[in-house]
Amino acid sequence: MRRNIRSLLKTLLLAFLTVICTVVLFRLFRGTKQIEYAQKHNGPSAVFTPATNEKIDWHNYESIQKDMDRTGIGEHGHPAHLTASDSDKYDELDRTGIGEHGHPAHLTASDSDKYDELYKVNGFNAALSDKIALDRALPDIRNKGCKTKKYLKNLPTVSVIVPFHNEHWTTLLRTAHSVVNRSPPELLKEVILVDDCSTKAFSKKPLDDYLAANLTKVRTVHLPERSGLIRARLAGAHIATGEVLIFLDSHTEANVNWLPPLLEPIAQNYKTCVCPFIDVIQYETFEYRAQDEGARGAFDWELFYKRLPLLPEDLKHPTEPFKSPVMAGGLFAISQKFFWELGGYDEGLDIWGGEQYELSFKIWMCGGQMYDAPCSRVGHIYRKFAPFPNPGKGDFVGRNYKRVAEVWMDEYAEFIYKRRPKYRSIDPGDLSVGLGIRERLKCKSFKWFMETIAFDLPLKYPPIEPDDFAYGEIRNLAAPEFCVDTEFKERDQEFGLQECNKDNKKKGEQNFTLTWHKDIRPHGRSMCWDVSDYRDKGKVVLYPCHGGKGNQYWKYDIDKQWLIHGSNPRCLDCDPGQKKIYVTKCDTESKTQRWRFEHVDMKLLSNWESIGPS
Ligand SMILES: *[C@@H]1O[C@H](CO)[C@@H](O)[C@H](O)[C@H]1NC(C)=O
Ligand SMILES: *[C@@H]1O[C@H](CO)[C@@H](O)[C@H](O)[C@H]1NC(C)=O
Ligand SMILES: [Mn+2]
Repeated sequence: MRRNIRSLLKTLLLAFLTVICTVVLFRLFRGTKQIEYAQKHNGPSAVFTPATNEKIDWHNYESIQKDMDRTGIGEHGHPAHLTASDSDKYDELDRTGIGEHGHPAHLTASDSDKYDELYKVNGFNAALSDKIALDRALPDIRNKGCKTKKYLKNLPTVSVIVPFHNEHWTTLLRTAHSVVNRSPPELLKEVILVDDCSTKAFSKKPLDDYLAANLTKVRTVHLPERSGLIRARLAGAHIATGEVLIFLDSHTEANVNWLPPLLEPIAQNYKTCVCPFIDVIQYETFEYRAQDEGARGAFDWELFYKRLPLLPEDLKHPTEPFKSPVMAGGLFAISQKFFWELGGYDEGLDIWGGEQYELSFKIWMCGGQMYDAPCSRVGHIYRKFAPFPNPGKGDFVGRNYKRVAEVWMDEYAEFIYKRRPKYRSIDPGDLSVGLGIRERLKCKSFKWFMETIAFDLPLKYPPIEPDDFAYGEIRNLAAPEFCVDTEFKERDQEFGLQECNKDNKKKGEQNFTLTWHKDIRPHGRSMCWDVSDYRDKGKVVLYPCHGGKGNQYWKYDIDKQWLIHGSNPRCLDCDPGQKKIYVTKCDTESKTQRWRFEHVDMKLLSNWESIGPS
């Protein structure tokens, strides 16, 4: 009996040990990354909960007043220029005094050399940046309602993470100064500049010294080898101690009261990611302006970032955060807790590209939500060109996209491979970590994401492109020797009639497509017929296609043989004597308003309403 018990115990113990070993081995083998994530990061692990629902006005009026009183070049986001006649003034107003350059009273040959040289390595007017104060004032271009909006008195603390590689000295420091100056000190725990192995001399000791002396909340981490944007962000996040992580680009400027609108939605639900509005700092003049009044982030099926219009309910509340399907990428706030629950970024993503989709998809699909906050605005320099060579080998962006598609996009991945057949043969590497997260968090399907969150995306960016409605020459019935001819003209140029190519073998540009976007384009070009002239006989010009109807909306009425423009419909008409075309009131009696489109897809035309933009 006793022996039996002993042997039973032995068996149980053995079984128990086997289970333990298997679990340990399994985790070591498959779940290393997840365990590392859980241990590596420094942030608090508890969910932030506000102790009170009280709301307060977070504006710092003293600092706002100080900003209002500032004068000088580039102040208040006014456009600035480097010109000889201005240079006396530059000298006088120059407050930066950083770096080794002495400013000449007039633009000398060496000054304009410096302009060229700095432009070349930065892709923006860095010489001008050096003349603008690091703590310049910005215009408050928020919606009026933001100025009186109150936010929770209890908000989580923040670590701002700014990865950079060879960022220009003054644009980097302006980023840091703007964050420190425009954040409530009790909320801003730290700013971490992650130096992704920059080669510019000031990125090392001079930067560290400057921060130690002038910006004690800001510190740098110098990565020992070039890691790329994605791993640099992760490196910053791993050492951050704030409750919320905010990622910024290294050439940005935070605007007035930018922080509370980003933090409140996270305080209310930690599984929330919030993006600020991204304003434009013009690369040549450093002028600060809005890019628009907000849009929802999206993508097309080559994974180019796109934007969708706000929904009617969003428009009703212009100061409230609205849901956005995907983030633009560089600027966002997320709680440490949620970020690491999601596994951070996929560490298999190289350098840059696709990470904004990876994070956005998993935020939505794994129980979170993403908002854009109109009352939080951050300016960003959109470079004129990309100055740095990519450190990656081969098509690293394609490989990143394939990883995202394979882990998150389910059957929709096929739409991408249809357009980019090369992706089919790319080896995406080990996907087990991402797939493990999907399983562990019981994330929803991509179909759910498309139908619930990005429900209006397929209308604008159909996964399967519809065929075009019509193509070929467009011949006038009153003057059948004439066809519309855009003559290879460019943006904003008017065009009219020419003798038809077919009749006299001339080489005009007369092959047009009425696309499923409901615009008309000359064959092989992304230029569209555009009418913004609302007078009678409004002129028709070429303009880059925007696929968004409006001034570029055209419809072919095959019965009346009308080419109808716009939602307030007018008809294409012509003056054959002058070879001119224009739009005017439709008239069933007019023969000059009748056009023959060479090839028409009758079936598609009869389904007009259900295809493309409505
Ligand atoms: C601190 O800032 C001042 C003013 O911009 C500058 O002159 C000084 O060099 C900075 N200190 C260091 C150690 O860089
Ligand atoms: C005219 O355009 C259509 C549609 O883009 C194209 O299929 C066709 O080959 C073009 N014809 C000529 C003669 O270029
Ligand atoms: Mn950028």
